[in-house]
Amino acid sequence: MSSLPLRATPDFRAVMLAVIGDAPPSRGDFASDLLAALAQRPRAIAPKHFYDAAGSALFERICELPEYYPTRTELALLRRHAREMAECIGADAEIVEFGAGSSRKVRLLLDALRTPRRFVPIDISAEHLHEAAARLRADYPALEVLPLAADFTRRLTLPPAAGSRVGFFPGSSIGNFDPDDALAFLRAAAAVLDRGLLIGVDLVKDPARLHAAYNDAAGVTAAFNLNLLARANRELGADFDLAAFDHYAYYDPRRQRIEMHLVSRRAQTVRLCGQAFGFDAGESLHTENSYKYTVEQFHALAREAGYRPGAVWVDDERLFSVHWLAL
Ligand code: AVI
Repeated sequence: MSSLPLRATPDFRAVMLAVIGDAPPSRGDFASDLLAALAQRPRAIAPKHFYDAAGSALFERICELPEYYPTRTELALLRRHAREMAECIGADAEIVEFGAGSSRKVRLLLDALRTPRRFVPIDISAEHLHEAAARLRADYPALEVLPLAADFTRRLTLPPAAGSRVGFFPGSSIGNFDPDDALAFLRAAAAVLDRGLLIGVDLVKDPARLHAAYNDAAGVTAAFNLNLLARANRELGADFDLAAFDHYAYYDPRRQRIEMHLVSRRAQTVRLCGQAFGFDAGESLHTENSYKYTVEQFHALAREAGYRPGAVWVDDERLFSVHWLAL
């Protein structure tokens, strides 16, 4: 990890998964984070604010895009190696999924596991989470499903475990943390898990492939990025003109990350919560980082967080990896 820069956002620094609660982030969190983002230079906001109901639905569409290889590559790895993964996880496990979304991937694991005791999906988007939990209950009537609508990047409470607790963190969402926040998250997760963590991690690769994945021809990623402004208009009564901002995403090979921005097309003033914020032409609001790792870099990070890296599954094109990190 030493080759990656360490830059923490204050929002993610408080990562702790020790305590209790079912509290999704409120409208107030979004308002205060956006106000703070607009007041600072350079302007930046945590990517968790993408995921209102509309943003979650757009993200589901991203996962189906031909250019967005991570989802289908990880699904193929899970399909192909579910038995080996289940072997690592062991019998009588409680699976805690961080950022569960549609809970599509965990089904492949649940099908391969011996007597899973309970599934605890955690997601910031309450509506989406509860719908997915209802579908899981219908399809797995013997499984206890306990959804928690919560922001796992903040302090969070887990109920007493129903079995040996194992984490599941697919989709390379770990890449949306800056490296020191990723380390803090992995440590905090280790403190509440018993056997280990199964985690998906996007790999360093040809920048052109990465560029295409975050600049799809159909414009879905652009709509996902711009939905942050649409959300501010809907929920906070802001007056962002969506046509006056461009989606801008590029890969920085030195930092090994995609950066996503909303760039102002012209000089303009935006109103939010009774305050006015000026944008120069070309000025950006930085909305997301998506870090890419080599297997070795990720193993080093996991070791630093207190795990023993075990099996790692990688596709033939070396696009994506799934790691078993034992405790
Ligand atoms: C959720 N996360 C892992 C996605 C990523 O690839 O960083 C979010 C995303 N942003 C644009 N496209 C997808």
